[in-house]
Amino acid sequence: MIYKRSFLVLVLCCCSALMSAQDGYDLWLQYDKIDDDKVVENYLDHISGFHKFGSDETLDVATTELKTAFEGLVGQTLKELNSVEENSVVLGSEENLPSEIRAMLKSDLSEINSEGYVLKSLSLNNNRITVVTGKTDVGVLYGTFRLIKEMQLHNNITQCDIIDSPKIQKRLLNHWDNLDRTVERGYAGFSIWDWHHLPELIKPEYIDYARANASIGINGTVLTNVNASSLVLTSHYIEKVKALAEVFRPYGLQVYLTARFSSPMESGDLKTADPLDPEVRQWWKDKADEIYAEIPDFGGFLVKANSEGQPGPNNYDRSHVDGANMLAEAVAPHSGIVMWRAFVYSEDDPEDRAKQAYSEFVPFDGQFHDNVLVQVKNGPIDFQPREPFHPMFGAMPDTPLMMEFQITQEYLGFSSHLVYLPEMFEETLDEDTYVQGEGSTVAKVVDGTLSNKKLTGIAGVANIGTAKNWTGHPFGQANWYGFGRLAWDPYLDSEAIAKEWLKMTFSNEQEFVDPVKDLMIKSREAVVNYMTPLGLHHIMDTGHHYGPGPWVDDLGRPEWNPVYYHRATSEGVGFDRTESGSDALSQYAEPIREKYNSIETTPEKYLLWFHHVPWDYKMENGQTLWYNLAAKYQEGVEDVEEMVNTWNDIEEYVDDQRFEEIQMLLQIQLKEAKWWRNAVLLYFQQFSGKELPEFIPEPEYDLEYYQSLEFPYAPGISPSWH
Ligand code: GCV
Repeated sequence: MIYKRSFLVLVLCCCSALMSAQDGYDLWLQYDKIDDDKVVENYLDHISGFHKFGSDETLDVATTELKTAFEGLVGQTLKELNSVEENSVVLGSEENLPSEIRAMLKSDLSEINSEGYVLKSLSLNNNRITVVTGKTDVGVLYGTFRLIKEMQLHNNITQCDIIDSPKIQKRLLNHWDNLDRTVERGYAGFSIWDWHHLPELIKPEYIDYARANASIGINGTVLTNVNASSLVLTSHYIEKVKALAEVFRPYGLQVYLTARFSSPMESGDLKTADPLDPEVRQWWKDKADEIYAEIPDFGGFLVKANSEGQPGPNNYDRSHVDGANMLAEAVAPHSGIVMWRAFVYSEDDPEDRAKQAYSEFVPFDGQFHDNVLVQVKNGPIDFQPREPFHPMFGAMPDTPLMMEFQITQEYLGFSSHLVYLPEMFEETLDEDTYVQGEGSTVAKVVDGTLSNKKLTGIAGVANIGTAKNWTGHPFGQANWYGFGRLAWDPYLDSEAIAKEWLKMTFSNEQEFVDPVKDLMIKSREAVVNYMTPLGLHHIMDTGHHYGPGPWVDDLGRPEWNPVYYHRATSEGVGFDRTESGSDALSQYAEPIREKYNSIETTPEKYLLWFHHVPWDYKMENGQTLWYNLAAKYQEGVEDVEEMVNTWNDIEEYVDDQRFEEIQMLLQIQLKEAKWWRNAVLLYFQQFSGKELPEFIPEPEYDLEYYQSLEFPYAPGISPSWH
């Protein structure tokens, strides 16, 4: 008897250990049983089974997901019904629905686009039903995920009346994954693409990756690094890409590849890659035909050309237009697209790096073929914790511009720091370019409404790897999720996105959601404060970009050195981009130009981005720049202290595994926020010649110590095994 009881205790302990262990693999698609009986009752009262119209594999994926979710969330099997009955969920695309249902939804269906959905409660022959439909089966899949989300959020589904469509056409992840499975700027392990075992071995991760993307409406994935290898264009690899494309197809996820411009010479045997050479043009056409013969819905190519050492048309005195249009012609017969990156700056060009992409691309406005998108990073430098929007947005009305955000945290503390990026994405999307008067927001450029563009796109550089939880930091998942949501609708509110992600990923309890949502929203300003406040930028240590390195001044190219960006002297600090300096401001429209041209009217968050400011300059609060700079760094540390406290207070709502992991990661973040504060202030103190204000605690180490720190094995850079 005693033996039996202790055995039972042991079993229960094991079960509860299992229940409280959550490795985060399920992302926001957690279908744990809802513990609120009333909510469960509501769902059981309104859903007794499903009936589908159509036989597409996408529809199968939708119904399988619905069954899995329903069984998990309410704890009962969802039956497939032979006909439409009371309380059935009816799934099918418009053309497959019975005419009576179609007639009832006519006006709703007229409002959606080809990927949109209608989720509606109806009465059919006195039966209450919930219809999930769209113009296509992919629309039905998106609608199914919406119905599941309604349940995950514990919303009432008695009177569903939801109509939604994506506002941007091409919603892509960009993987900077190499064929050897290293990931450039990847902080979540190795690449999830197991090229060596493809095409035969299809890992469950591939399916779950596609499910996760479909659940947020991401419809394309560029599998390979923009610093590309031409090997991926060989038939050996095309076979592997095809295997992935087949897994992703039912989920509405198209595959794309990066095209190395010199491929005709490297994977072909041509002597040149000149885009005007007939043989080169033919080589790309043949290559496109070969790919499309295997993958009929292949999306197209993403190209980094003549940037950071990558080959491109400039090598042959040809322009970006020549290069992009040649590839565009190759994929056009197959309805493919080319995403040509505008991230260019030259070591030979003494012009301010922030100006170079605009100078090089804007004169080409209107010259790219219709199936070319120019892909522009959110800001004019490189994915900093804060940048003003890229001046190219709005400046090329006759060219579709695609937004490129970075989800992986190259300059924002890797996967060690909790930083909620949708807040930052939203800031950029909401910025007013004024190019067609007030209200000409970046979002309107990207969704094409400002200049009536047919082809639109948005890309996020993925933060995904082989880490069990996909993203390294558990909150990195929110950045993947939030990117997808904003790609679907760039006008969404990042706070609302944070709330839904928290509820789906952790808990619906308001006592949990409210404080942690606040923590997420504040986390972005926190990282700006402790890394690069008041418009400072690119002062991270070079190469790996981890930790502070404002002192670095010895790299081959001037614009690779942080000193290039902060320009600290005994007079002051900051980059003068006004008329008296590099005049990068002239690339923006009025009234931005005039407003930012003066220190007094420049928003403080961009102060040192646009101005070289004296240390003694009196800012809005009456204190000097030096004082305010120190105050911002201190504020950043205190912000993280608050994040630590908030997290400690919500322990009861989170499983042990994720709670403890996040708790430990926040301690790293706090330690590193202090590191940033101490190192940067000690460094700038040499120029300001001023005492640290009394609210700054005595730095733990001297400047020499901070300067001596090295991280040769930091993740995300080429490994140096030797
Ligand atoms: C893929 C930055 C990164 C590089 C990246 C480059 C780009 O410079 O540090 O790793 O290369 O941006 O976006 O092409």
